[in-house]
Amino acid sequence: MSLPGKRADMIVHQTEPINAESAPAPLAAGDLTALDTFYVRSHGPTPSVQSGSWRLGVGGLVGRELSLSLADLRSGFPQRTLIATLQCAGNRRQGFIAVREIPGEVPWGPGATGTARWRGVALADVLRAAGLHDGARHLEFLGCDTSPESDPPQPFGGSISRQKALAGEVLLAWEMNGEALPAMHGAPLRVVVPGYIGARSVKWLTQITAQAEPSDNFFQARAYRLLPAGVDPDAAPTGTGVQLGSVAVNADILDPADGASVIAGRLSVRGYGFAGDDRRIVRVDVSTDGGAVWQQAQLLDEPSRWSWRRWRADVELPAGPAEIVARAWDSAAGSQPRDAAQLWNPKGYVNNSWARVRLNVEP
Ligand SMILES: Nc1nc2c(c(=O)[nH]1)N[C@H]1C(S)=C(S)[C@@H](COP(=O)(O)O)O[C@H]1N2
Ligand SMILES: [Mo]
Repeated sequence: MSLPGKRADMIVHQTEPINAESAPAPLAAGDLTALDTFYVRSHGPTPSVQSGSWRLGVGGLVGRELSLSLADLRSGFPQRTLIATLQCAGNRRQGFIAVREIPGEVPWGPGATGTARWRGVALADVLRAAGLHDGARHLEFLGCDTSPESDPPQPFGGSISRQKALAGEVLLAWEMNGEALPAMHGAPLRVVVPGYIGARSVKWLTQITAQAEPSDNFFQARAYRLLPAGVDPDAAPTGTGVQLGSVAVNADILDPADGASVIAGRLSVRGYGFAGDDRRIVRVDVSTDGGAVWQQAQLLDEPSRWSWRRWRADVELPAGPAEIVARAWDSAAGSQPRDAAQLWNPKGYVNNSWARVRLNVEP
């Protein structure tokens, strides 16, 4: 199975809707993730949007409702460019599924994340033009795709707080790595909410609504919530569990890939760490003995304060079966729990347990 515009080695979990993650090696190759490598996470079919007739509506608790064409956005507001990492809250879910099954959810490995240079306008500038009322505490985004996951089917949506929306880093973007936003990534316009779970970066954006409460859209009120382990997600009352926003500190190993065969001796290990909002990755520890002894990885420079941080370490491995584990620390002194089993939750979000790759080391 291969997808138009994507590398043949993408790991395609589904084609309808499109759910595909980057293979580890090309994801590890650079700070920026190439368009043909970037993961795709969609909850419904890719809508075909005519960018000429497309308009963005801004309404709700605002002084002035807006209806903006792409040309209005490009000429009416300062254009901004920003490097930011997107990471699905379901990234690394595979580690949970190994503990206990999670029916109906995509079994993502380490590749439901990517980093791009986005260009567009600041959401804050558009909201200033509309004039937010004091009571507007949340900004809801709606796409024009229809997801059969909700009953009845509804467009994908979600919201962020007023504070985050006005912070300046949230973009309404039409360009990704210097090219027009590809259809499967949300053309003609998407939201990019740096430091938040990918689900808040609504693709195929058509409506922004200023409101008093968080969005009651299925993907905010019912999905993308951290539920206690014993809860049945379909039966739980709306609003159960923790609404996800800012990304928890996380890391994974991309090279060598889990299950690879390598030659005994010195081995170079590469991976990424990522922490949401204003937290940065400040240390990454690597161990070849299950965490009894740690060595510190070499951190590469981040391309921006909103991006992941890549790292590398050299380890020595004798022949035989081996396991390499890694954990990152963020600037709030937070780190990662050891086991996925302790974090298992019914929808399989936020697996930020230690990164683990099992290797077959040949003499
Ligand atoms: N309209 C719409 N926006 C969406 C989604 C979607 O299904 N529909 N998926 C969200 C999720 S869960 C993630 S992780 C990111 C993925 O963005 P990408 O496909 O460009 O990588 O888009 C978000 N925005
Ligand atoms: Mo996601």
